[in-house]
Amino acid sequence: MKGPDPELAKRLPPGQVLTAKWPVLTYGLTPRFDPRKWSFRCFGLVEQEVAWTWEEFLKLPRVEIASDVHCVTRWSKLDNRWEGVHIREILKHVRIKPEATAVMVHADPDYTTNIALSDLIDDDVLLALKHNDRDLEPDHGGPCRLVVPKVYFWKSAKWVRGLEFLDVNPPGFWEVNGYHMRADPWKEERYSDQETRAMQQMRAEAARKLRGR
Ligand SMILES: Nc1nc2c(c(=O)[nH]1)N[C@H]1C(S)=C(S)[C@@H](COP(=O)(O)O)O[C@H]1N2
Ligand SMILES: [Mo]
Repeated sequence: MKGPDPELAKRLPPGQVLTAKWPVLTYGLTPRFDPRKWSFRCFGLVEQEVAWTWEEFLKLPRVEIASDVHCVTRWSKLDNRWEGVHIREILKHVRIKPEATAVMVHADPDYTTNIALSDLIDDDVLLALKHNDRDLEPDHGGPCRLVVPKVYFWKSAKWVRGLEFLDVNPPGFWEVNGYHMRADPWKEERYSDQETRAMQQMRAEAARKLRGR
């Protein structure tokens, strides 16, 4: 019998299991796509709001990026080939104000997720229209989803419709419901009570230092 492939094992964050399938995880129903009503908007702390219609969005230059997906429900799916518009391509058209440090990602139907600006603007982040050469299926976020491989997959908003630039980092939908603000799978940043524990430790540490003086 063959043991686990060590090269694959290196790509699997702690507590994750490999799957070849692609589970659908949606809170609520898959929204219906209407190309006449669809738009993608950048707003908030920007010099000027920018919006693309579906027709305009399709004319943006595309890239192809391969990445691994890690879901907080413990499945990981390796070697996904995404085609879409790179985040830096989008941001070429947006003058972000210097005080912006975080982004609220807005998606249909009423889904949000928060991310640090520095986590969003990265080489492997795109607005994906295709997966493994096929148009993104509606259940997986078609026609367009965000893909941010370095954090758990709930931050890769399906049916993404906008980016709101902010100088604070308020929690999005799952983050309000106890999930982690950063969500690094390599650190197993799954739930926000981990952050609370870290903060308590920091406070206790500070108190000890003060007493020791
Ligand atoms: N708009 C929207 N995006 C979403 C979700 C959702 O419910 N609505 N679920 C998130 C969660 S929890 C996960 S794990 C992934 C699942 O993506 P998939 O269904 O393509 O596997 O999408 C994320 N993006
Ligand atoms: Mo998820």
